[in-house]
Amino acid sequence: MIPKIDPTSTSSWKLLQTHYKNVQAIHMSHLFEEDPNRFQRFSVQQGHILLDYSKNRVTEETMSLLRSLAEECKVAEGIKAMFAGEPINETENRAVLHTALRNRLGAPVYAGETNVMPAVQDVLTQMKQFSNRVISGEHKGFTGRSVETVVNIGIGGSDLGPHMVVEALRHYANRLDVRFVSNVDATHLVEQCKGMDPETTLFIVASKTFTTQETMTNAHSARAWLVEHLGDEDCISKHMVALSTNRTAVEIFGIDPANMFTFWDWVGGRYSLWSAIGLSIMLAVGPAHFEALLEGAFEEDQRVKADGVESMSGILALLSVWYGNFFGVDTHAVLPYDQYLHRFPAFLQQADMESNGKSVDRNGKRTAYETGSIIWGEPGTNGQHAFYQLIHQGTKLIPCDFVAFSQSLNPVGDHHEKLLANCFAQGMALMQGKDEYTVRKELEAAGKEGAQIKALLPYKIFEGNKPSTTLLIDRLTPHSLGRLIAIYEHKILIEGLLLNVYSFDQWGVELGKDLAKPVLENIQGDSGSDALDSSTMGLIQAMLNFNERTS
Ligand code: G6Q
Repeated sequence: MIPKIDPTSTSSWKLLQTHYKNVQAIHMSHLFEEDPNRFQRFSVQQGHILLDYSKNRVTEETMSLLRSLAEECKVAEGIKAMFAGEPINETENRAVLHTALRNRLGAPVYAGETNVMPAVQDVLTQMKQFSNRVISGEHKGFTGRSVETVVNIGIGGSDLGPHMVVEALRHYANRLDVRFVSNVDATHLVEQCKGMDPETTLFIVASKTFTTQETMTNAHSARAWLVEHLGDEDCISKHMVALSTNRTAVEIFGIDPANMFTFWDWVGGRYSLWSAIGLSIMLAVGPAHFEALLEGAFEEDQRVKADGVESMSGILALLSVWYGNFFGVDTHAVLPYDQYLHRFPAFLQQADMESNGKSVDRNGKRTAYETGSIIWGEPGTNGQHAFYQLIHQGTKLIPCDFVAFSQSLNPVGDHHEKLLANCFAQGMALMQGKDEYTVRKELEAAGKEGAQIKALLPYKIFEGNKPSTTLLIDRLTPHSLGRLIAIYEHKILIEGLLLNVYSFDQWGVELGKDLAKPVLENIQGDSGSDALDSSTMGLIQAMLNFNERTS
């Protein structure tokens, strides 16, 4: 079991509150002036990844108090409990063992009495054999043709992770065209499936429960499309496979369990890309690259196990608690300076917000402090021309994580130097800002005078002192991507441990799902339920009226 310590009850928390008052007004540019070794002091390099957190509003004392907080909250015990397969997801009575999926040494890992490793290896072997047959063209469709297009039908954790990785590893992609359908809006299915040939299409139905409304609706429509075009129910066995923990539901749907790739309840949806849910990744880039992804994550797992809050994940988690609870920060931007990582913010949004977006602590009490932050972002440099204005000059403090690679996978001219120059310059601008004296000099140099300068001055000043952290990686490879994802996964774990919340359940997604049922019944005219509020009934009625008028 993991400790259940209210962080605000610790002496470190109280010390941090006092410390905050002492440091809140300090400008980071002074910290850099005072300490020529600030970068060395506040950065870590491990292998091919550098984490520079020197442009954060922290001093040595801040970090040491945050570390003490982690000690008082017994974070190390929590980390140990997760790796050991204890049922740390207590509200669902489950172990949290996505790390076993990338346990490359194969040492036994127990969930309860069971060593999960043999089953993990078996499914991995099954995935490799199947992927090799599809990629080589040996696996034939119903009419004897090889697969050209793969469509992953899944949502949430059964979509965001694999989709993000497939996009991130496009450089390593093989001949298969791998697509993703998640939304129950038929437009998604229709648009994603445009131009597809049913004879050469393989659908992957990815659903841990195999009951999710969106996924099952899309899967039924996909099956109908296959049967309509291929003219025989038997085509399903060649054109549909299932990734699930629910064998019975897979069979009832009509997919032969021989075409099912299983996983287990100790794999959380948003941590499942390493499991059978990663089949679309393996098909897109091949087994060797998929295994390199696992290896990268495994490498990071070892570091987190050994270093705890001293790991990169630990540092990111400590900073997040510092800003969220002492500076009153609500949102955190994740800004990858690499087009391949364009789905990374969306992936992290779920991973982090679904995990730590909780308001009841591990003792069943409402938290009297802030928990998970709002995660958002877009790839650089696009964001610079959109929302960075607010980060630089708005009223909100928004810590930013920049993720960049030293080498480009597409070295064309000086694009990459420009990309990195923008990334580094943003961090510098956010930190330094531009003071009144400098703005005045610039305006004078531009030929402006007295009243003009006075009028323009306030708009051109940048306060600076805006925090950012940079993760610089040598090159985007499956291995480095695996490490990057694991760094953030463990950041979420450590932050959740510090904040005394259960990071691995997600009860907050249930209510909307439950209420969709009576609302659907009303839309379909099956029930005159008066359980719905007048606004919802009004919306349903208006929708029906619009449809009547246009039909
Ligand atoms: C993730 C969540 C959630 C889940 C989806 C899809 O941690 O549990 O996003 O992944 O609701 O669920 P299924 O895989 O069961 O369809």
